[in-house]
Amino acid sequence: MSVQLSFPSNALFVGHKNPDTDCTCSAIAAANLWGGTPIVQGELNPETEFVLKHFNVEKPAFEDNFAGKDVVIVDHNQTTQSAASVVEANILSIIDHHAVQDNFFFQKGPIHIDMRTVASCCTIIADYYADMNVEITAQMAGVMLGGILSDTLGLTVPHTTDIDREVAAKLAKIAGVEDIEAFAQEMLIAKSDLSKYTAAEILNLDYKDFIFGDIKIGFGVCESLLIDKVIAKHDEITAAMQENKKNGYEAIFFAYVDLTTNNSVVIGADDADYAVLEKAFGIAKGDLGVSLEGKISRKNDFIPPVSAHYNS
Ligand SMILES: [Mn+2]
Repeated sequence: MSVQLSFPSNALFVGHKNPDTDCTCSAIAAANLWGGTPIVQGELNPETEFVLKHFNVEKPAFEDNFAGKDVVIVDHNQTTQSAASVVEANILSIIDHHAVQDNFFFQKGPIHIDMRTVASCCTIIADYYADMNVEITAQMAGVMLGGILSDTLGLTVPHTTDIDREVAAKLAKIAGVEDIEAFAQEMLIAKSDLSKYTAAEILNLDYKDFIFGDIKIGFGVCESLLIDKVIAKHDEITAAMQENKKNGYEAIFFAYVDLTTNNSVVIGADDADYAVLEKAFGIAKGDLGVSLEGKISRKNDFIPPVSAHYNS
């Protein structure tokens, strides 16, 4: 029997910038398990708001100054996904399910790292509850279920594992969610209501920086059941991307993800960006952008070809 993982009570459990449901709920559930404070690095999106409200769980506090603080990183492993001050933090652990690429959180000494090939960071956190024999409350089961359903789009994305499915079923039972599919649909509806956001806000809702060598790119994604309403703002979104590009970016990309068809159209800020997309995906630009059938995941479908392009 190994010694159980523990963290000091002042530890901050930190999800990535432009928080999504998985990172927010991972931070909440992990802080609840180990003791400590869940942190978000930005405004919650409408889906996360819906999940927290549904299970009557408090929003995490906002923080982006991590200098000198004890930090447990959840749902990311690259400095580009966190505030700049994170490099001055005392990182205790990284618990994540993303590829290890450039800009990893390198540390001076050995730390605890747990990276698994599951589709949601909440799946990993739920496993720690089981491992440590800690009873999961209905509230914590609800938020972790929310994280899993969010990252897997209701357990439908191809990289969903049997472990994610198993854990989701167990959590749903504890949380009192009888119909997982119906609940996932409610989450998607909440996520798709982007009426209160400007084009620039939509661009930044689910937006990540990636650095390949000395090249920085931005990649935003919008997954929606009502993607036509977002595409109606195409000119404004393109203008916002061009504005963003001035901040030291080689390229800015954005994916319109249609959750009714599971097809995506990836757009660029300008002709140079479209040339990159055409090369990376081997597909000519159409009226709107580069159309990708059956591809919806930034982590699995969009970033690998773009990364291969810049690293070649
Ligand atoms: Mn995640």
